[in-house]
Amino acid sequence: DAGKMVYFNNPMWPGEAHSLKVESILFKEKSDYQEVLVFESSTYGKVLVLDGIVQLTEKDECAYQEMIAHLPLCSIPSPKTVLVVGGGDGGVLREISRHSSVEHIDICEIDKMVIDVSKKFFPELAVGFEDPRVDLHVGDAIEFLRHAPKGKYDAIIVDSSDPVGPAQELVEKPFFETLAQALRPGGVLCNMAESMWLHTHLIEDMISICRETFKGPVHYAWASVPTYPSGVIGFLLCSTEGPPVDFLNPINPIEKLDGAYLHKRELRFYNSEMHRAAFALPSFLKREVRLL
Ligand code: AAT
Repeated sequence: DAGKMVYFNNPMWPGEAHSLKVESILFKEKSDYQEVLVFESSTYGKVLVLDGIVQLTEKDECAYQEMIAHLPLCSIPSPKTVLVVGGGDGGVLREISRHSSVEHIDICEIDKMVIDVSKKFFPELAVGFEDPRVDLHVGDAIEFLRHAPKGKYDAIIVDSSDPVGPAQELVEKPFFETLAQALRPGGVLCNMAESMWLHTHLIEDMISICRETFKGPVHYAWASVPTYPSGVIGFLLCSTEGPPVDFLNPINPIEKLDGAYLHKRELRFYNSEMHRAAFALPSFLKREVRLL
C-alpha cells in the first residue's frame, strides 16, 4: 500500500524485521515456485522480493552483483567459460560481460517469471541477457549440474536465494560435489553465503562441506548491502585441485579490463581495494568458522 512501510519478517532472521517504505506495488503474482513481488520504494528504487525476502533493490544491487561476479573472475588469469546458478534478474550476467576473455556464459535459473519481471522492471540488470555469449537454461540447477560436462567451467557463481523454497538443496553436499565436478582443475566457485551476524552455523556448515569437497582452502568474503538482512552478505570462495588460486590478491585486476562490453555502465562498488578488503574478517567469525 502506498506510503506504508512493509516489514520483512522471516525465520531466517528471527526476532527482528527490516522495512522499506512503499510508493507503489508494480507486480505481484505467484509463479510455479514462489511469490514474486516488485514495488517502488521511497528511497531504494524498485525492489524485487521473492517469498517475502528482498532479492535486490536498484540502489544497492551493485554491491552484491559486482562482488559475487568479480571476486572469482578477477582471481583467475583469463576466465573463458562461466556458469551462473540462479541470478535470473541478469545482474550477475551484466557484471560477467565486462570480462572480454569470457567466451561462453551458461545461466540456470529455475523461475522464468523472475527473468520476465526483470526484463520489464529492471532493465539495468536484465541488460545482462543481451550479451551474445549468454546461453539461458530455465530449470532446476540441481538437475542441470547433474548433466553438466565434467571440467567444463573456469568459474561458477552461485547467485541463489536463501535455503528455504526452491534453493533448499543448493546448500547441501551433493550439490557442491556436482559443482566441483563441473569445474576444471584450478577452477573457482563463488557462492552466496548469507550474513555473518545471523547465519554463522549455516556458514560453518557450508565451509566444512566445501573443505571436504574441494580439498583446499575455503575463503569467506563479505560486503555491505543495506537491504539484505543485517545489512551484510557473504561469499564463499574455493577452487578445485590444480593451479593454486590466490583469492586475496586479484591476478586479473578489474582496472586492467579493456572496457569493450555492450552496456556502458560504470562499476559502482567493486575495485581491487574492495576485493582485498572483503577478506578481512571480524575475530568472532574467524573463531566460529575456524578460519584462523
Ligand atoms: N541477483 C539477485 C539475487 C538473488 S536471486 C536468486 C535466484 O535464484 C532467484 O531468481 C531464484 O528463482 C533462483 N533459484 C532458486 N532456487 C533455484 C534452483 N534450484 N535452481 C536455479 N535457480 C534457483 C539472490 C539474493 C540472495 C538474498 C540473500 N538474502
